[in-house]
Amino acid sequence: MKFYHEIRGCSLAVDIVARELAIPLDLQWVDMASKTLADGTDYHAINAKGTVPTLQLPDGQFLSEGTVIMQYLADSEGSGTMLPAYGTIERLRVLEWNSFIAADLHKGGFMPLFKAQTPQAYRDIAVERVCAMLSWIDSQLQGQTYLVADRFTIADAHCYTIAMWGYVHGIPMHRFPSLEAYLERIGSRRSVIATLQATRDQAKKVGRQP
Ligand SMILES: N[C@@H](CCC(=O)N[C@@H](CS)C(=O)NCC(=O)O)C(=O)O
Repeated sequence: MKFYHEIRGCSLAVDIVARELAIPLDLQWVDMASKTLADGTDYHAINAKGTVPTLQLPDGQFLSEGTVIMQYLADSEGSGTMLPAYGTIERLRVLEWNSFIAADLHKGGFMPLFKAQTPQAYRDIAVERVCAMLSWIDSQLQGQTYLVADRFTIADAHCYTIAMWGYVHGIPMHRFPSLEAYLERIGSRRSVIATLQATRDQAKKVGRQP
């Protein structure tokens, strides 16, 4: 399946999930500055919103929204390891985390920090909001190896991807020791090492910072 990905993007979470589940993806890197693919095709023809990630399904349709793509991959693999079965409270907890990470931590928290036009006064507000959310995540991780059900789920792949942006934006991550230990633990997984290597390889190919 073709998977539309970006260097340093939230699409990293989907790549981690696919590697964990041994589902092969054909990585199609999108240049987000020009919204084009390697062959010059306009990415809007794939996803009119112009956002990554997007997955091309076996019937040719395109599926966007990272949390839904992760859910699709985990359910289609079928073992229930990365997303517990329908009807369980653990499944709801995983989806609850994913919604919070996508809507609040990513969009409501980090997104303004990626925009050069964001005024400093709003940057300060965004940093404060991000710190409050990371502090809450830190409290949830005390004594926990993973976010839910004591095993690595799609919510962990997602949380790792977005929380790591804290290091990019100078957030004082040392204030969240349980979260930092968790990020180190997740970062040592084979799937995560492999996806980060793929990102570095692509960054080198196009002369960008990974
Ligand atoms: N709601 C989408 C948002 C995805 C999103 O914002 N992705 C970023 C990259 S991390 C993006 O494509 N930004 C480019 C843009 O908004 O123009 C999802 O969760 O998949």
